[in-house]
Amino acid sequence: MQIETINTHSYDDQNPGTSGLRKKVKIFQQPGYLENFVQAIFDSLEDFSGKTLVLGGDGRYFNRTAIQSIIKIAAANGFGELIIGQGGLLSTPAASNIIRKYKAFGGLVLSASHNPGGPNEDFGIKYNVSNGGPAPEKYTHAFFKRSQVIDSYKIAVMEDVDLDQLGTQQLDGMTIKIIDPVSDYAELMQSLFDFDLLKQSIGSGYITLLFDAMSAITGPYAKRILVDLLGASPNSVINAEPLEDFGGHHPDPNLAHAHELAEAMFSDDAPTFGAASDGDGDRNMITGKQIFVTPSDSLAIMAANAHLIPAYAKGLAGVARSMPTSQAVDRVAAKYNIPCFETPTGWKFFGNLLDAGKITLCGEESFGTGSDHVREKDGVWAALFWLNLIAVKRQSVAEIVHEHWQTFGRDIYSRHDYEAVDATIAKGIVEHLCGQLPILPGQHFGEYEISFADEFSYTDPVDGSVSSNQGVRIGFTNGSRIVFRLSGTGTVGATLRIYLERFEPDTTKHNQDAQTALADLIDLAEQLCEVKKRTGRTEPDVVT
Ligand code: G16
Repeated sequence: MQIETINTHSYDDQNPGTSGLRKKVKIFQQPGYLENFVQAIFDSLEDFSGKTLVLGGDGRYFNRTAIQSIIKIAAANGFGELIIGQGGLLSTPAASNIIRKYKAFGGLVLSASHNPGGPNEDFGIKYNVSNGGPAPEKYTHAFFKRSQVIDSYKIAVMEDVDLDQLGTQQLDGMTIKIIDPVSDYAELMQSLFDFDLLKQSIGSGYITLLFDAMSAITGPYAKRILVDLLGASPNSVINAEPLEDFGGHHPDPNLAHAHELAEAMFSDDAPTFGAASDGDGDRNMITGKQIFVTPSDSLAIMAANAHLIPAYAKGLAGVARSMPTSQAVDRVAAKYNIPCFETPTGWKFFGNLLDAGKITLCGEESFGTGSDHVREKDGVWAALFWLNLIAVKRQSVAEIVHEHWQTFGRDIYSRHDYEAVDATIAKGIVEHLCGQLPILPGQHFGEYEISFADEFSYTDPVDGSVSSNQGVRIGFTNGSRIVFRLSGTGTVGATLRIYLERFEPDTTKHNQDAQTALADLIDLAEQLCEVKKRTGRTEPDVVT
């Protein structure tokens, strides 16, 4: 194999965020930008010579170009085998499964998740380690460090690989396997859920469903599983064709962006169940006829009912949620007497807990839920979990949610996002918040008394690593919370997220609108952080 060493100059902005390096496509198209980062990753890893690397992405613009470059750099750096999804496609959870199933050294997943795609939009790349999960911080810090001093990368001189032809090719000592991106994943889902019951419930018309793939990666997965294997009608999967620009939309499964699904689910002839997933297939939104289930509630409901699902019938070892996720799942854990962990935002923080067998289920407010079946959150899995639950309980989504609130109380929850805020102003907001922390405990605001105010810091119970500055928490004596954090996934300016939650045990008050129920906390959040005052904005860009 002929290998060239190309001299390059380093870029200073290749610090991976919450989930890998995400930038505008135009930034990735700068000379050597992608190549530098991939070489920086390989330079930071050890002992991979002759081993297997999994490669795939969500099919967004630049996916195929990036894959061809990565194949050549991986070949030049001595990987022995590449497993690549046909067409360069692999959903994030499917990639995680392939890494685990075929005992690969690791994988590169190309995606900017729910961010829009296209020549003027976003691209991203993340490295997953051998457990199938996103690289922990000790890796991402090393990648960034290396990227700042890198001055060359190695690349094999070879033809582009035909990504569309299934099968195995030998190339100068390296094996390239182009695999069907769906089969292994579909097999895994069949091992977790009661497919016979689901087939019967769908076939009999007891369950009708709508899955919005948002013109992103989950289309082929949803069609194979829901339509081919479970017998749902072909038009129950919408926007099923992965497009390079996601049809010009944000492939972000929330009520604002998955509007086609939202409209259908709130119409008179809505199906029993509706779900959507994001660009790379790891997020999920769950809805029922006339009801939206918040991700925090979805996690809690899954935890409370897991014993009804074949894969989790033996019970859960424990559960985990990211810090800003509501405390609904904590109540379930307390009732069932299982551990509940609070981690920083980012799926990478669940990996050690899952590997150590300390938890079985985990989730985040950012539309992510998952389990120990892979080491990523998983959109299609979440939809199947809910479908299985509806089939077993013979209840509608609304009945399941209301029954849960009656048993555990309702954690009324909302997130307000201020996007593309000037980075200096955002920094000022965080400093202003942090400056107040020492004097807040004990202060009263209407019915609310602050019990604690801090910056969240996490010590991993498995390896002892410490992650600091993970968001500002304001806790109240009645269990309510306001959390402030800057997003780690945006590509323009800074995004301030304000997370608001209030516990409501009174069943007569469970049907309140969340924004109304949280109005006092929303006002208080502004008093504390002054985002409107400092940016001149009058309202958040996105409310979920
Ligand atoms: C990524 C991470 C998630 C995280 C989310 C939001 O999701 O994998 O663990 O919760 O970002 O992060 P932030 O609040 O920093 O924007 P995804 O779906 O974008 O890969």
